[in-house]
Amino acid sequence: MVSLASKAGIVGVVFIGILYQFIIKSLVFDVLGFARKIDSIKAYSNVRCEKIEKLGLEGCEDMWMHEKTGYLYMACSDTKSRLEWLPAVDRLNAHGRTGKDRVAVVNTRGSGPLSSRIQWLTVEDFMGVKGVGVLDLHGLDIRADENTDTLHILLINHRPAVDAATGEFLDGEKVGANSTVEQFQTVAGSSAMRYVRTYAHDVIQTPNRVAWVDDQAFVFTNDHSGKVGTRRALDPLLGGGSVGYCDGNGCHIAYSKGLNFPNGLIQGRDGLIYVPNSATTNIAVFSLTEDHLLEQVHVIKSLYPIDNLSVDGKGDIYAASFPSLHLFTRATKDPFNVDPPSAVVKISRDGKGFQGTSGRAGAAKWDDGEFIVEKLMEDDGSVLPGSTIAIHDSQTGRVFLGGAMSPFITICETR
Ligand SMILES: *[C@@H]1O[C@H](CO)[C@@H](O)[C@H](O)[C@H]1NC(C)=O
Ligand SMILES: CC(=O)N[C@H]1CO[C@H](CO)[C@@H](O)[C@@H]1O
Repeated sequence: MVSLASKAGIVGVVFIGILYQFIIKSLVFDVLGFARKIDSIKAYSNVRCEKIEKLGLEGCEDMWMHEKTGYLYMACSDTKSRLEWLPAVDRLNAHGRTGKDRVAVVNTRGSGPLSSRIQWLTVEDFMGVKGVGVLDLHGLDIRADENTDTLHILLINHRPAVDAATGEFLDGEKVGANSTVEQFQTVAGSSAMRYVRTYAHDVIQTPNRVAWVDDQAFVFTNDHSGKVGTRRALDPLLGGGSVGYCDGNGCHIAYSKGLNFPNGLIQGRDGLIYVPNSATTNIAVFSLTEDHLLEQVHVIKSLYPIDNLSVDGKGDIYAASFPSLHLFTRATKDPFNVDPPSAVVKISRDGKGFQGTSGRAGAAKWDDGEFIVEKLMEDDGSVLPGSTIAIHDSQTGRVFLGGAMSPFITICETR
């Protein structure tokens, strides 16, 4: 998102007053959030939040909760490393990585101090780049077996590209990352995850988030039109990015029209695929066809640019959002000093719940449901991290928030 504001700024000057004036206006006021009034968390009397600092839960960009057990899985890093290497926001210095990205698991429903309920998953059988087994984490998704506690983990891994002849890192600024999707397996509560396989493919270009659609297949977003280059720099104005589909037979692009920084997609309980476009305030809703392509069925208009989505046990969707994207953008450069505002938005079907699914992705009946978009909490940056993910535990009412660049996570009680 760094790139978004700075590039939109530069490019914007060129275009202002010409064709794109209305786009710029919407970019400045609706998306970047200049002049938007931000609530303080104190205005939400039922919400009590606590910052979790000093436990190593840093740069936790993405999270997933196992509904049944309350184990919360997080893709964490450290804020310093993210500043050097986070290809989604043009941080492309592979040498600056600290190599400490790891998956944290918190037993959120257990008792005792939080510090005693955190585990860091060790990685088994994974070689990675240069055989050192390092992961460069970003989005994740996990699919729980229906009858066992086995969890199938998919991780976006932004591997640095390597020169095949010399074994040295290639210049990230020139070639971008060599991103892959890694599959691991674990058991809820275990402290290790075992490597299963790597998905590397031409269409996995700038992956951001993955989402399982059945036991063998997943979709993912490419958040930009390319890894590097001029067209990518123009994405905020011209749009860009795509949704891809992979299964055991390979990968292909499933949709690519009219997206603009598509990122934290999910599959809803209704089988539909929800794709937030962070450079707009829209969430596009798709069904998956038998040919494994996406067909747009709806667009949800939100108040804010929506980031990564999550689904809770009741099928409601929660989203982290940036009421003030320009401050978030500043915070990505100076995460220790700028605390950007965050909001959490809930998206549900007008009291109807989800309409059931026949078990096959996209096969659920689409009732042109009126979606309700509600703001659950908002904060000027005092306790919520510059949040890129919000997870709701429907059993306890707790909300867990993490941020790609944030040095801490936050846990909120909402009852
Ligand atoms: C990218 O990653 C894949 C999968 O590990 C590997 O086969 C390929 O050689 C890598 N390419 C570069 C340029 O690093
Ligand atoms: C999976 C994930 O966390 N994706 C995105 C969440 O939102 C931020 C800000 O838009 C992105 O940088 C992440 O890539």
